[in-house]
Amino acid sequence: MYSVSLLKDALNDSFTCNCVSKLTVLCYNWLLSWAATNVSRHQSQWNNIIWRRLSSCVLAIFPVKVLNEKPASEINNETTKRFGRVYSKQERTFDHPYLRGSDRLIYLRDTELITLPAIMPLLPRILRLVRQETSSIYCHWRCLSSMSSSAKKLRVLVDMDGVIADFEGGFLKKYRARYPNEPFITLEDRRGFWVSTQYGQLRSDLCEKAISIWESKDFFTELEPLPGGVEAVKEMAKMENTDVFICTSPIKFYNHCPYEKYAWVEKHLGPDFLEQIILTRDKTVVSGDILIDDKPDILGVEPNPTWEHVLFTACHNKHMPPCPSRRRLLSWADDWKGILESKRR
Ligand code: BVP
Ligand code: MG
Repeated sequence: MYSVSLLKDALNDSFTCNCVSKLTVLCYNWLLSWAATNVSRHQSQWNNIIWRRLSSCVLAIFPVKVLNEKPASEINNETTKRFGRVYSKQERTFDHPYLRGSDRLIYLRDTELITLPAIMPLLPRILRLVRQETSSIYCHWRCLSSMSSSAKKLRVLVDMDGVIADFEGGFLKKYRARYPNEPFITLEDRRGFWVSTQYGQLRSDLCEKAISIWESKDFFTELEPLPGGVEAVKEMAKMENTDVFICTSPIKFYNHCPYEKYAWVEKHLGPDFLEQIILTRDKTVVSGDILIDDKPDILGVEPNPTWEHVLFTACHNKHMPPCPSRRRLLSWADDWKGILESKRR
């Protein structure tokens, strides 16, 4: 904790006031300034957690109780009499969530106002406790923010084939190598999502030949990354408040594909990204804010997926007429950051 001296100043200041509440508020302010320096977001969570935790810490040292419900006039005579001395010294306005508006008093449960000499020996203990509290508050906050802020974090689902892995290019290369004498479809002439369908239309037996390519061992592992995709996904994953998942459909012939998709991710995005893989044949049941995918129609059992489908331009969909209700990402050189930012608002 860098700023124990700040706390000391606060404590010194509090001595001049000779006032427990002042000390409390100053500790609180000190913690807030520490939090503001160390944590840019979730300030309100900080406020709540710090105050709750710190007040219990201070209350443990000083048996104080905050009267913040009743207006002064409603405090009964006995209380006023009993704590009148404190009350007269405590008339002030507090400006934090738990004391705001209660410009009345903090009184000592056990009648005695803690005086300067009484506070002095407690100083090391206060510092130690506040320091402990600060770090435990921080752990607590990290834990809470990872749970409750998942609602606030942007969840981006990134498709693999045709978005970060060059399925079409890899297919054409291997198809031509294996069937050098068969007709083929250039990437320029590709239409429709299903490669096998278009090859079947070219000649019926070519459908099976096309399928044999991506059902072969090493097809998926050897796909080249599409330009900028890996870099963009890595950068996205480092962005604050952003969770990135690779959301990809394996082929039903499962001998190689699922394993190879994992291997591809590990090779190009790193082993940590293995945690982020979602293999599913139905992306509509996956929740997220954005799905960046080259498939024009993403259907499944959920009629209203949570994500916005951003169509990633690929050879097979680039000729499709523009659809005003659907955004496109023309490539990874396009403004993907702008799209993400638009979803945070
Ligand atoms: O595993 C890939 C290839 C396969 O569909 C999956 C697409 O996954 P996403 O990119 O949508 O996650 N695939 C299969 C066929 C034909 C099968 Br018969 C095809 O023509 N194109 C294609 O991509
Ligand atoms: Mg795809």
